[in-house]
Amino acid sequence: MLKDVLEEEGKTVFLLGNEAIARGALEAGIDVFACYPGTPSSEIGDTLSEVCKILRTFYMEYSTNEKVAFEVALGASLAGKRGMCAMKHVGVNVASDAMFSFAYIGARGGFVLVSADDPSMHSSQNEQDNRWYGMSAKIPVVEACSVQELKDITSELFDISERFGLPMMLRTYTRLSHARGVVRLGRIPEKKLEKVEWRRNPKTDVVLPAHARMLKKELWKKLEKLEDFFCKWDHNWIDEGEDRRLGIVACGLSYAYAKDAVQRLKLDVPILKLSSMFPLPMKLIEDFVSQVDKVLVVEEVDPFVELQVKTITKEVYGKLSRHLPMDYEFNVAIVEKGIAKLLGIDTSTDYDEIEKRSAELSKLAPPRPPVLCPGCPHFATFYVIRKVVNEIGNACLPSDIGCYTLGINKPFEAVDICICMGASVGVSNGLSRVVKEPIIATIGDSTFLHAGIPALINAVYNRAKFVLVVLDNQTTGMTGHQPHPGVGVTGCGDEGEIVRIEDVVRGVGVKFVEVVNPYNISKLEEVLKKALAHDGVAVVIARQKCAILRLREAKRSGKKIKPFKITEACNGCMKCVTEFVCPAIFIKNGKPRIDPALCTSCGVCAKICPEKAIKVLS
Ligand SMILES: Cc1ncc(C[n+]2csc(CCOP(=O)(O)OP(=O)(O)O)c2C)c(N)n1
Repeated sequence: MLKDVLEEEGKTVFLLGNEAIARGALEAGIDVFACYPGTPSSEIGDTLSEVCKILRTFYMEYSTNEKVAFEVALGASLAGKRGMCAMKHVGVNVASDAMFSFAYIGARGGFVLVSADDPSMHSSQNEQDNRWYGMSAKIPVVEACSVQELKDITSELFDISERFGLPMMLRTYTRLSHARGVVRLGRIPEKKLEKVEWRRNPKTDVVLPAHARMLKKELWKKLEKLEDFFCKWDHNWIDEGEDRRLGIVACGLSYAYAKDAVQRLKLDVPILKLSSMFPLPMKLIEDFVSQVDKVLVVEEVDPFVELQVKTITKEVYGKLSRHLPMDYEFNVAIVEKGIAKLLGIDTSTDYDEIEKRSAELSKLAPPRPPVLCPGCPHFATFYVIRKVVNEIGNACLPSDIGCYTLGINKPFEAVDICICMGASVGVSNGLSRVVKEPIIATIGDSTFLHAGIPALINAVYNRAKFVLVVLDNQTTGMTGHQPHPGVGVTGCGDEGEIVRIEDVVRGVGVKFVEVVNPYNISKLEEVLKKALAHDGVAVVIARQKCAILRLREAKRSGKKIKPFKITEACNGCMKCVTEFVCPAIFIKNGKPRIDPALCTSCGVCAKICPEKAIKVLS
């Protein structure tokens, strides 16, 4: 809670991992924070957005994408101010071009990139391990083992960044970012966001090849010094143990699993807890390894540390030796089984039996696949797309990432392809060269602004032919309603200069541009058919506010939402159930009914009903 995030120094509060990161940044006195939302990172930005509205001691923004967010924080750092950016793991792919250069230049003011990884892919398209990015870009990577340490390390990283002149990456993950833990707070310094005089440093800040060649040498020197520092850093420590048959190297949160597993097995083996992932404190690891017979490396997602420890001794076990799984996140049982297997001992509990029982029990629970919300405007758009596609026979339907990816489900089946943010536009261009069927692509408003625009420019210039439907619900729905440039409010709560998607689309040369309210399904159908007949790229903007926001605003303004009702005129044709699948409609005694508590009064079902049997409750 925001109140806890802003509590006084010395207080102990119960914080979400991401709130702890936000608090750590406040204790470090950040000057500029920028992010693009994405689970599991979003609450860092959302917390700092709320704090910024109150404190005004720093600047905060929701950037249009992660590369922009990285560059905004980088700008602050080059001026000697403290900059931070946060993103989900795949966001780092987007930011990576700027990252690789920035490591060479180095940080002036403290710079922290938070990468929120998602082992087990709870809400992501892949399970990438961003420690590799750190190693490849030569940006130091650090992890924490608890919510308290997450806060402490976040704040400390700014000092380390300034001391060594390096940008730092904090790697968190779903289990830590979304866990709650007790945190003892430090001091938030009193400060103002004051402007400084710009001092030019072209020798370092302009990465011409001649400069870059020099900078690379400097970068290695900085990393060597940092490695020495990490060998003595108090967030890397050893829990001593008498039993030297095994030593465990536990990385970040995996330390918590390893500690519990060792206790349950009643073992007294030493554990090296590591927070610095790159550069690894090799001297510290060498000392530790030399004192034990075998080493088990416990880390999520890839065998990143394991591979490096293998350069010291052959007696290294973990993922590569299959003592621990290659995929998905860990837990105490997984780590305990790995240790037991390596030592040839029994586990404290029959975990296989527990897993079997839990699989049986979970079969009893009804499946709850994610669905679009009642009244979601995407329902209406997908209904129309499916209707038109059925009429024309077939079409190719590339889509993108957002709530609307749920258009993959029956009865719409309107999502054929989903790769990464913004890919729908480039993929449609490629497909349009080789596929016979018409192409109708869908993309969300936030996604369009994030990565759709360059691909659209490219498609227009190269005379591609496809229809792009922008599902403009006036928000970044999937990640918790963060504003974007089409919305008109900034992360600090100020009025923003609205960038209208139709202006952008016309500006890049699209000749067919129509804005339609998708609740008006007959109009949308007419426009979509016209767009399909257009010889070139046609853009249809289906604009209707996200139903959750519409309801919230209605509630605030005291406006009553009048739910629809299925009247006696219903002949039970079930069109509203089979072709529209709104979650507010259910079946009772063989007839469809509308749950008044769920109906948002969008009225689309009433328009679909052939008997005109659906009316507003008076
Ligand atoms: C590179 C990257 N950054 C962030 C995300 C997280 N994310 C998934 S969809 C999405 C945007 C959704 O907003 P929008 O396109 O407006 O569609 P909506 O959910 O509102 O329908 C975001 C930020 C991601 N998957 N990939």
